[in-house]
Amino acid sequence: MPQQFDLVVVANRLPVAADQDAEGATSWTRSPGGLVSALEPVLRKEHAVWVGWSGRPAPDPYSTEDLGLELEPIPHDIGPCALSEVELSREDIEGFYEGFCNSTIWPLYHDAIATPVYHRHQWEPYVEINRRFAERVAELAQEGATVWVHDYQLQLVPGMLRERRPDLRIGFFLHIPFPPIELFLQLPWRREVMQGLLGADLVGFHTPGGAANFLALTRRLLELDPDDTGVDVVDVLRAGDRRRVTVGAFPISIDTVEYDAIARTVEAQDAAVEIREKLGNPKHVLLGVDRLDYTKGIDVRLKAVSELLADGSITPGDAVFVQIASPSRENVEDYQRLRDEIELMIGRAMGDHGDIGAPPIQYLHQPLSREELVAFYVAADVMLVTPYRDGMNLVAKEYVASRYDDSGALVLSEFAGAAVELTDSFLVNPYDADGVKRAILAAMNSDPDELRARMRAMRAQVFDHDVNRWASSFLTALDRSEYSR
Ligand code: GDG
Repeated sequence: MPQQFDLVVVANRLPVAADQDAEGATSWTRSPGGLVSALEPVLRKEHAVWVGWSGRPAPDPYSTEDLGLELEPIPHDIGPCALSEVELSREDIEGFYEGFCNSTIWPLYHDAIATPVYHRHQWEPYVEINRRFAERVAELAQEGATVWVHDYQLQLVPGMLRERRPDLRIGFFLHIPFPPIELFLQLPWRREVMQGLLGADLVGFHTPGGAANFLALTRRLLELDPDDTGVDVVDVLRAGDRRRVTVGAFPISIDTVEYDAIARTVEAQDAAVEIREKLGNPKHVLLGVDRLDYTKGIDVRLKAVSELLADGSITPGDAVFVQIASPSRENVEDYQRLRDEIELMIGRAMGDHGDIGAPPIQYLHQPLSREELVAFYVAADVMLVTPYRDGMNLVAKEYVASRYDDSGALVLSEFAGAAVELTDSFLVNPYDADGVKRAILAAMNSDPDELRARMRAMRAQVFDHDVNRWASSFLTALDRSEYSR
């Protein structure tokens, strides 16, 4: 019998990542993401384990070439708590991760900006991998333990886990938007997904809108009778017991104090000065920071900046737009196409409007360290966050947290979860090209006192609602959720 734990965090990725070099030697890095820092205090306090994938492909059990190969174990002392790796072979990654997760669920839940594909041969690995995760958790969880399942890759885990371990208290949090009913209903496996999610005691979303979409679906699809805070379900396995599933909004956030502290360091400030100098000390530095993803609306701001350059509202030398796009999901076709489109747009705008020595757009397709990123936040006068749809968007909050002197302006899409909280940004509809252009000009040219007042209000919000508050409010709600044992 393996060692058992009181708290089990389950996410597609472990908080550490494996990198394999050409000879197959593995090196490990800790992933510095917000989720890890939010959970770190709880993970240290409780007897906890994190279940997830390491990012390296496991040998394929059916391939003669891989026969007898085994993965090197994860070093013991590297994570914030015990780690349990769920192995995924190349074939699993293709069908489950690149397939069903990122070619079906991701586009469908983001308002079908890219067309979701519905392939039966990708649904099967989704079920199979979710089962693999659920089985692992069932082995590792102590009697009555708390289990926190994360995100769209693992929506079936709560239901599968409840079947195996009805004694557990199970929370599920979705990091991406939950779509309107009409979109969700396209999914051929809509019932299975809903039943998977309803295996949890608490289902959390970023926004009240996501929670409302989910509750409305329980009525429409499953003929249940939800109220504003949850829904009663009948547990077939437990002789028709009624069980309450609590549903609510838990807007995720960042380690605000840490971003503020990095921004205040001499290193960050020197680096910011250097960035501005290298850009030719323009009056306005505009910035975008995203994974290179079609949901993020990188094209929206490129179009706006190009048109503003074309009509002379902004001039090279006076304003520079820097787009940092970190590489993402490079094996998925829609992402390959997107990269070509974005780079074509940038090339065109540079060719049409650039001047020797004064390029109006700078583009980095490379991952940066967190410190380098903060230096860009400090250097930027206007932050452009224009997703077509986004669960939350942490970049918007990170920018605000880094503006320790209350200067700077945020242009933010109404369709990012962050818009619910950051109401003092310059809110835009990313589909309204003229509106986006007007908002950028307003952000560049507003009275500094007005900008400071807006930034102060946004900073108060992100300091008050940081990632620790997010994690503890979810875990407290889970602890209080009704359950039958
Ligand atoms: C999903 C949801 C939700 C980006 N480039 C670099 C880098 N980043 C960091 C940012 C930020 C994170 O990655 C991106 O977070 P976002 O929230 O903006 O977006 P997703 O990756 O799509 O995240 C989203 C989130 O989950 C949490 O629930 O907010 O809606 O889609 O922290 O700073 N970090 C470094 N170098 C880079 O080049 N170090």
